[in-house]
Amino acid sequence: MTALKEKLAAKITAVGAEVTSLLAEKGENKIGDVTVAQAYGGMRGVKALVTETSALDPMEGIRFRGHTITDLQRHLPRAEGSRQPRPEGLFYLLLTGEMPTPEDVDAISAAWRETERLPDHVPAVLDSLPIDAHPMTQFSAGILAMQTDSIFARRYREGMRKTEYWDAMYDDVMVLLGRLPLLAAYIYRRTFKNGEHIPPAEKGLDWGANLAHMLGMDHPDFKELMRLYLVLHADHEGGNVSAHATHLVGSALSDPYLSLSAGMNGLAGPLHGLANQEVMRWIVAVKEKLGGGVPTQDQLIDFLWETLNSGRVIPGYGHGVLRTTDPRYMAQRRFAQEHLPEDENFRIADMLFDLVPSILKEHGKAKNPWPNVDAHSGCLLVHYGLAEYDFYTVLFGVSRAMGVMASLVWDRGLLLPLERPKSVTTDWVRENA
Ligand code: CMX
Repeated sequence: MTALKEKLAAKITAVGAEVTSLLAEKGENKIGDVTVAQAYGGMRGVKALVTETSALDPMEGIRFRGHTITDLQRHLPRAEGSRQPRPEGLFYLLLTGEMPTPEDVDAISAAWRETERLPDHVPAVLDSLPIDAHPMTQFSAGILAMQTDSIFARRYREGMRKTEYWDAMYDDVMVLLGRLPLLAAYIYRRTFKNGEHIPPAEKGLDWGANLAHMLGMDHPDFKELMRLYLVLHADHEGGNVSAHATHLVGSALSDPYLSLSAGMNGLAGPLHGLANQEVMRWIVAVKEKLGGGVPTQDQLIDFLWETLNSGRVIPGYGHGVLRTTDPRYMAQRRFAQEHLPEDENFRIADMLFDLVPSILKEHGKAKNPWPNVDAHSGCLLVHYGLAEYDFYTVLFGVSRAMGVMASLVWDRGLLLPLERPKSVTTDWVRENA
């Protein structure tokens, strides 16, 4: 058993005992009520899930196991010469609740790099899809295709005990996370670079930098961006579509491949992770319409109203929980200010940051007029040459996998049961509410 698994085993036992006593003591206490508006309205604000890895405050933003993004940038171990945290370290934190040492992070990195090999049939599955299949469709299909290797599915068939579920989940998750950058890079190079694939770098290069390398992006600043990007998108508590879908499907004891593929299908929706590609598409459409360059404020305002008046949303703005500017947006903005202050798309993104909130307030619909994580990532990626917008959500997915997979290990560790809320009909609401 690895040191990480041993630590996790002890923690799962301790937290499991605490949950048992909490249930005995407070099991009948209420933590909220559900209104008719919430039942029809996407369950906003209904407290009905327990997720250990992160918590989202509407006014402060995300905390990963209690730590803000700035904390992570200060305290998570870094790669040599890097100023950004290593994503592998965030996975350790999400999984254990403890800040890792550099040695802890090296151990995860080495374990993941050890598993970076796609089973032979996975490239064949991907290559059988049309070249214009959306990269998220390919990503989800690729994850699903790897399910043939699931340790959890095999051990379940062999009759493992419930108390062993988390152990088998953990084993699957460590293989899956090691393979995801390879899968993502395969999809990118297949779709956009004539299938000219780049093998992983020598062992020792960290997870984020190795992903950058396999994409064909060896600029040191892009490697820094990948580390930051993979940290920022990793987790956003349990109720967002990708996290909730992964958790829901996992509750049927579907293995991590089946569960993550489901979560990624949710991430691929334009109201969720796909918004990052839509933001860049929107900016490029403005530039094309106006003949290139940075538009004037008035031109941007006209374009924003044109979008809203045609019934579309302004991508990258608004949020189901947040009621302030997303700190993940601000972290990317700081990166842009430092590395690409004169970049044309960054200047447009910054102009939008000035303009959109007041326009959305005047429009009067969005409860949160401020930018979310997706409003910024595109201009950073384009700056370094990754201009194929349809690929962006795959990068989001590689990162999000860390959070939802850490949660899934905990779901099985705490023996959370099948998720099966009660639904009602409109007739029932009319007669009973
Ligand atoms: N532009 C225009 N209208 C918006 C809007 C935006 N950016 N954000 C919300 N609205 C509208 C909604 O469409 C809704 O309109 P209707 O009443 O006509 O249905 C109304 O304002 C109320 O919505 P809300 O309660 O403020 O927002 P929701 O919790 O329902 O939805 C979200 C949240 C993110 C889907 C929404 O703000 C949105 O569509 N934003 C644009 C897409 C986007 O950036 N998504 C990425 C979110 C982050 C992520 O998950 O990656």
